Amino acid sequence: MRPLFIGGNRVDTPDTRSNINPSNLNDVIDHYCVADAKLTERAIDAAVEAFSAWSVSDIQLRHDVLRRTADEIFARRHELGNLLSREEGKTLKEGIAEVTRAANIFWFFAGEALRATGEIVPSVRSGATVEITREPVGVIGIISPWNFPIAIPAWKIAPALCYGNTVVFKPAELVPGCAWEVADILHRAGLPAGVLNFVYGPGSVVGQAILDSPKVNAVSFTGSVDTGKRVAEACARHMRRCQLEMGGKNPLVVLDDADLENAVECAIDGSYFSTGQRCTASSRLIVTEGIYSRFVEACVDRLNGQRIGDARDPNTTIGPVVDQSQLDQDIDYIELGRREGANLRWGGLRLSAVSEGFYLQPALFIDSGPHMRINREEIFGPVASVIRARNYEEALSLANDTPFGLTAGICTSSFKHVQHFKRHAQAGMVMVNMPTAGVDFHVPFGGSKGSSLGQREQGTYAREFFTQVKTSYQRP
Ligand code: UN1
Repeated sequence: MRPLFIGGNRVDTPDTRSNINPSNLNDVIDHYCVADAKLTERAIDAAVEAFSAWSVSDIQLRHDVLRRTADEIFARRHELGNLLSREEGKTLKEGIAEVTRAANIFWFFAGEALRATGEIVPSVRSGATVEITREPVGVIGIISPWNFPIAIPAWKIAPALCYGNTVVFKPAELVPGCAWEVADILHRAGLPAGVLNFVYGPGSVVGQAILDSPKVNAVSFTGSVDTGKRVAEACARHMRRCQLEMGGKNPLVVLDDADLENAVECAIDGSYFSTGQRCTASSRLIVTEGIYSRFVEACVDRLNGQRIGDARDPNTTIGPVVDQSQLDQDIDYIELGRREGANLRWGGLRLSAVSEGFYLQPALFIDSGPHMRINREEIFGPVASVIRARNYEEALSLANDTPFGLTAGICTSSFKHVQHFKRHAQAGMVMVNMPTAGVDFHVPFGGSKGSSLGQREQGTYAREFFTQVKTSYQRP
């Protein structure tokens, strides 16, 4: 049984929830203590108390804690990658890669702790100088999703701590395992009591208690649009900052002059790897006429070669869907796509024979229309649809015809179209001849339009959200 962490103490609760392996429902990974509103308030109080010392702590201490955390995560990447695949269902290779990414993020912010800078500038008033510094924001509520059980906690927690904030961390209900390990590692790495508090539990209770507390100074959230709106409303009521990363309906444009093999690789990776459960997944494949049938046939070929199975089986290329309700949603959308008149060219079947897990064949729709709901709403599963475009101009306008704006990809060998697309794609991240999903850990991450709100995550840009600026005027 795994406890909560509140004020540096391990806290047991009578109420627990079990962590189930989506590849095999008989496999119970562990039991996790569940917080209620009272315990969440205690965690917030602990974070408030810890803030006075941590906010002015030595950068050497912050650096050491973050570096030791990174070192341990990296050293245990196979074990933690295994846990990640077991609790979330992405393949072992993806699981280990995600853990490595989390280690890299902690290393990056261990370095950033040492690179804090300010500015001294002349004043327009005689004899005075102006100093511009950055200070921590306070207590940060961190609410993370299930699809990146360690990387997203890492890229929210590491900068929060690096810049001197304290944290109340609520991981996703479905994947407490890796999140718990991060909290445990941070404590053993020397993080002072109360600087990070781990409160596992339902969003409606623990998440709500974080949102309702006037003592929380900022909230960083990744998850659905609906929940994101609730977070934003609660933050507006308290006049505090929030950072929201929500959905995507990301286009991958494939032009006639694309390298076919690479375009297909980008489509298969972007649409189906991690079981399509990435907000950066390419769910709309917008393909021009001259390459359309060759592209579809080559995708089908690649789909025939996929092995859907237990996430930790080394032969598996696509693991299970994360849980029953996500599986139901995926299947409902596949049904809906058919009713809307799209042509289900490959897959889409529930695979019950493999083992007791949430297995679903990836689905490829072709001849789909831009106004179909399968092309407008985020499905968050291994479902992609091909939309035909006459030319680049039409492809671009289809790509932008969405309320979302997280990533947008293009496969082409035309320099002119690449340059134009980078400028005119309405998305926070543009990928050229690369999959729309899978991003670096040291550069800003975030979207435009309905996908994101607030400052960017990751890289040096993370400090915009996790610090506040102070301007001091001084005469000798
Ligand atoms: C990636 O594509 O590597 O929840 C990262 C998500 C995103 C992260 C995607 N916030 O899917």
